[in-house]
Amino acid sequence: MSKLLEGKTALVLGVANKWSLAYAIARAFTREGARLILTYQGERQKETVEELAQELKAARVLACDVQQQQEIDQLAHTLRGDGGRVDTVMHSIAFANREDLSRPFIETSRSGYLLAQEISSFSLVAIARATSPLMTAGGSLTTLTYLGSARVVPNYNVMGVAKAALEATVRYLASELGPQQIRVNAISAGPVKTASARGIKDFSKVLEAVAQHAPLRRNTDPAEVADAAVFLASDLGRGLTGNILFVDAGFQIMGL
Ligand code: NAD
Ligand code: IMJ
Repeated sequence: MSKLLEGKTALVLGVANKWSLAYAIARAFTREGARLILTYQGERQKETVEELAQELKAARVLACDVQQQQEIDQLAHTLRGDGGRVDTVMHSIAFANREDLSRPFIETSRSGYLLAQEISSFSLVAIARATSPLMTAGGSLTTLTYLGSARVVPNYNVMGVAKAALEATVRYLASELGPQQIRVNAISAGPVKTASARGIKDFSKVLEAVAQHAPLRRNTDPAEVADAAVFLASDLGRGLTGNILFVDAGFQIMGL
């Protein structure tokens, strides 16, 4: 069978380690023949991401801390020099202060609220602004969200508010970039034990509850999220924009 992303250049932001959803996505993108470009968050992650990039046969590894506008500008500049065209961007980035994911939501500080919004939601705007001019043959941007945007999930707190903003951001970007044939979508993934889930109070209970109640009676596998990302990045996804695609073993349809 022909590969779904042959001839496409894919930029993947958010690989931190081999448990990252972005790593599973990057693997699937490589499997489907994409030319892969990875970014890392800071010097601390550089070595790990470079090792993973080698394994994935990535063409380039570039720095991009989304809190640093110069790094986003530099990323766009480097990509422009590097042949220019980008076809698909995967945004797999979120952060909130740990204490804001355990204390009562009402105690969220002003700075903690703004930090979660900046990294987890505004960054999609900044990345779209920097990369959409490079999508000269049309393209797609995909981000990752979670059900806590629309429903109250214990401890998700300020991240739930940031994901609600992220999902609205997907719709506004989809509306503006559509005329350039750039599609913008989100995948709402079920809970997966990544670094962003480790140490979260009662996370194993969340996994158990999903496996008990989801229609498919199991948890979400990162490879399933990755295959949905391939679909959205490929021409098979050409009719979808502004969508939130649930890859969660069906959990979100349940009322009880
Ligand atoms: P992860 O910790 O592997 O990935 C989070 C990434 O965000 C890391 O690579 C980290 O470096 C990056 N990041 C944080 N601050 C950054 C900054 N300032 N600049 C650049 N990068 C920054 O965990 P993950 O679970 O793979 O999370 C990826 C995405 O998936 C997140 O948006 C998360 O909200 C979403 N998601 C996760 C789950 C889950 O259960 N794990 C479920 C649904 C959605
Ligand atoms: C995170 C916190 C609370 C409940 C949670 C999660 N549930 C799930 C997650 C039920 C599934 C994972 N998730 C969807 C996230 O988006 C995680 C984001 C996150 C995680 C951390 C942990 C470490 C830290 N800051 C973080 N910021 C964002 O210091």
